[in-house]
Amino acid sequence: MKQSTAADARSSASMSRNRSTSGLSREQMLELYYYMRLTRSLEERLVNLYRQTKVVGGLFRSLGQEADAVGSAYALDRSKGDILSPLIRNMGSMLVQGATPLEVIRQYMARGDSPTRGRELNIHFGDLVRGFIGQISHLGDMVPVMAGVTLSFKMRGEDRVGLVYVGDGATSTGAFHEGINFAAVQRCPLVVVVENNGYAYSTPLSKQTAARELKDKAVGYGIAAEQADGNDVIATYEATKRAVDRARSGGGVTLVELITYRRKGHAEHDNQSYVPPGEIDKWEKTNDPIDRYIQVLSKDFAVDKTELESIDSRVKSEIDDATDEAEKSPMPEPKDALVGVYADPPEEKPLWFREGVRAAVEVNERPASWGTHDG
Ligand SMILES: Cc1ncc(C[n+]2csc(CCOP(=O)(O)OP(=O)(O)O)c2C)c(N)n1
Ligand SMILES: [Mg+2]
Repeated sequence: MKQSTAADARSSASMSRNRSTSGLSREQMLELYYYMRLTRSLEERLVNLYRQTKVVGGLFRSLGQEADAVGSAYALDRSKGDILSPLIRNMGSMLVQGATPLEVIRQYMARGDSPTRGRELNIHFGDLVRGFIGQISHLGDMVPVMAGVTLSFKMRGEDRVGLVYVGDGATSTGAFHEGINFAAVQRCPLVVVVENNGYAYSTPLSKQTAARELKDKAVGYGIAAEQADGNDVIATYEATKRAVDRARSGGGVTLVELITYRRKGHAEHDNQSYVPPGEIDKWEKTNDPIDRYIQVLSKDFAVDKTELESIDSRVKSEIDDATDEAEKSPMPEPKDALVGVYADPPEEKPLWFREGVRAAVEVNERPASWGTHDG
């Protein structure tokens, strides 16, 4: 039997669809463009800062995957308190949920007033109020976490949905299996987005799984599946929206496979020597999600060039302002490393043996930021 390749899976996902089914207003369509452009331009700025050695950790790009991150997150309902669990290539999803370029740049530059006060060097930060959970690196491990989060939504009778991102590589882990199986059995209001970008570090999809397509894994768990062209932001939105609606109406878990391509290496240090010649170029020239969306906006929705240019210049000035602001941010204080590591949930009384520690934190933390000392 013919082993299916990443390319086969990709071409079968380029399905035709009726653009009028998306239900998005013109304003929302332009907002999708804004978030994709913001994601790409902000990452380009981070690359500049990285080359100036101002970004001190690794830099993980989502070049070519902006539509999958933005379109899927856009399907959640922020007014209902929906929550997502991002990965390194989901900066776009975090921006949709309300993370700001200033937070992202401060975080990458490990500044003292960054969300994690210099203790983490990329987008591993979260904010439950805005609806994104702090991610961890361990592949697949956020699936059981989000199974638990969405089980709590169900037990409390809340009308909320959770979405967890995993890569093609993460689908081979035990944590993915246990988490998705548990969520399926409990009929949790959970959407599992599998970002099939063709590679896990240097491992291509053909060496990752013998499954014909990643969406087929849903059958084994007894859950619904969706598959979409992840470089088509509207298709991505629509497939994820169907899954979100299913979860909200009690239909349980959906596995959504989004087919895309990782145009950069795993991180900035990776020279992609394992990628067959011409592959990256082909995706860049023929399947760039932003180029494709510009075509759709101009041909099907009569959006003109000046409208898009004004969004581009708004994005540029937001990123310039955020960069200037972040450059002024202080480096972390050594004592910052000691506070907030074992935080009590704010609404709960601290345990008696932590009472003194918590009081010290409250006295010393700068109210305007996320826990940085004044003194
Ligand atoms: C359990 C586990 N094993 C190995 C790693 C090291 N690691 C980090 S990212 C990565 C590849 C991830 O590939 P994929 O899930 O396809 O996501 P992508 O990077 O393509 O978005 C690996 C092997 C890890 N973080 N956790
Ligand atoms: Mg991958």
